[in-house]
Amino acid sequence: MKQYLNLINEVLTDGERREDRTRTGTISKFGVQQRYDLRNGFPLLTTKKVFYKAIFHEILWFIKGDTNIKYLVDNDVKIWNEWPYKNFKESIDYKGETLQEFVNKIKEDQNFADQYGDLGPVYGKQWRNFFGIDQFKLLIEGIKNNPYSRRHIVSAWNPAEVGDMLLPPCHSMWQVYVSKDGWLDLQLYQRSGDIFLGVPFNIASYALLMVLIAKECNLKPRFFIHTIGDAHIYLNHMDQIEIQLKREVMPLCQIKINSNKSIYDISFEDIEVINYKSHGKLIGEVAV
Ligand code: THF
Repeated sequence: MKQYLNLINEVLTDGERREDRTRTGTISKFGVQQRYDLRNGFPLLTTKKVFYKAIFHEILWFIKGDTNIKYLVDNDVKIWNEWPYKNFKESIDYKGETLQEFVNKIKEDQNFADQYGDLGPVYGKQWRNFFGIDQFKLLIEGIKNNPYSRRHIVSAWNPAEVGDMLLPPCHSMWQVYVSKDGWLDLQLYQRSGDIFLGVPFNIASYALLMVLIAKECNLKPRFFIHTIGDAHIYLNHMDQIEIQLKREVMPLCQIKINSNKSIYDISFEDIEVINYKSHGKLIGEVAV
């Protein structure tokens, strides 16, 4: 995963200091691209320990078309909690609950989860029901029936609904390419990337998506091409970034899908990570 360190260096070298929506401050470069070859292993970062369980649950949650954090919360995945919590805090029902109390309520009270756990029409909704269009299903069928098409595209960016989302999609659209000899490539256009927290997740997330789609379509996953618009390092992540630059990259892990279920039915237990070796965990705060 030299590419990730290259990305950091590119942003630090060419980037500009900018204020941002969250008022944390960033160093940002617009328009960067990395290419990961899955034949060399699964691109899970080695310069810090990544909590990949969250990544796997999140992608399965997208594929199911779900937009409520309840599924994630039930599986102890915390990465989307801050946004519904912020929304709840601004509501009339807020009585000073902490984030943890909010999360417990989502877990225990289905009605509460229905009311306050939904993120709005985010990824899952747009992938599976973009004004009635199941883009994901069309993509899978398209790859199978017309592999060399130049229209294998899924867009999470729905301008008519962006205003109803608690957070507009960061990974806005992606395209699949089938090459001769049965290779499957995927390019993601991400409008905004938090290099320390989000990007390691995003890379592994779409790499897993490639593995799943390739299996479903009898192809072999090859290049993940990651294009980012505003690629930024939050200023309060700078120490963790510097530490990673000093760390030696390690050999990549492998991923194995232990089932022949369809892509719509694969569950978390079917996904196995083999030989994941990494440096230690690095903690950083998420800007909301
Ligand atoms: N907002 C910001 N500021 N950064 C993001 O990366 C981001 N996302 C999603 C939506 N908004 C974002 C949410 N994804 C973590 C990881 C991914 C997230 C949000 C948070 C995170 O805190 N990761 C920690 C802890 C993981 C854990 O143990 O639960 C980590 O160390 O990786 C980008 O898609």
